[in-house]
Amino acid sequence: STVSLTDWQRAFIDFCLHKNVLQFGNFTLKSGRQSPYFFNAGHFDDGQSQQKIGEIYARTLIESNLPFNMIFGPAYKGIPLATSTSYALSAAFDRNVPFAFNRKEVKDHGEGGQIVGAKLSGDVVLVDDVITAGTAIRETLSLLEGYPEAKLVAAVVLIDRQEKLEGSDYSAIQALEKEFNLQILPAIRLDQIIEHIREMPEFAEHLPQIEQYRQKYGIE
Ligand code: OMP
Repeated sequence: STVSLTDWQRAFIDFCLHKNVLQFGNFTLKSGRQSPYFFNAGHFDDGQSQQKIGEIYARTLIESNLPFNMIFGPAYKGIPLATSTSYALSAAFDRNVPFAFNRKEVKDHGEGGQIVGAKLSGDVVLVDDVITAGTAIRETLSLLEGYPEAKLVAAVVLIDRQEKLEGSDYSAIQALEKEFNLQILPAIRLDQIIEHIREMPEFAEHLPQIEQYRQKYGIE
């Protein structure tokens, strides 16, 4: 097989299985598709998980070699991700990177404004768990219109499901990259998950459904 994955990607998939973030069964997606697997990042709900995923985001970003100046976490789910990512960039990679996040409600007293944290400027990287339709990316782009010194250059996500959009040959990730001229950097992809669990007998029963699903909805 031509699918390759690093040791840290294998360890991350194992951790996702251990935390029940990666589950097999029958799930209805936002798109209405019936999926034989689901990635629920909400189960990264303790200190060890935050430490690990912070390092995963940081590593994915560093290994991309993409220049960046700051981290942005879209409310609400992106807020702890921005914190754990910038913490890991410092702790594990000796990179001190500023971060910011937005409020969903505009505050009209105190310091006011919609952004908390560092000033939005330079090459900004968004952190998110799963991208399906790209809602967080669109919202962040319109928010950044108020900050002309800032440019969204990438989004780091934990998983690329590698699915075609309905009526298209491309995935949501490919469409977003093209439409907004930015890079989407996934920590792991479906083909890598498959490659990894192929070697684990306890998951053999799920492989046929996953392969079938990939035949039906997967990108080439
Ligand atoms: P967007 O915010 O539209 O990009 O979609 C993210 C959503 O995808 C999440 O809020 C989940 O409801 C959903 N999701 C997952 O979290 N994990 C999956 O494996 C698949 C989905 C999905 O529904 O496609």
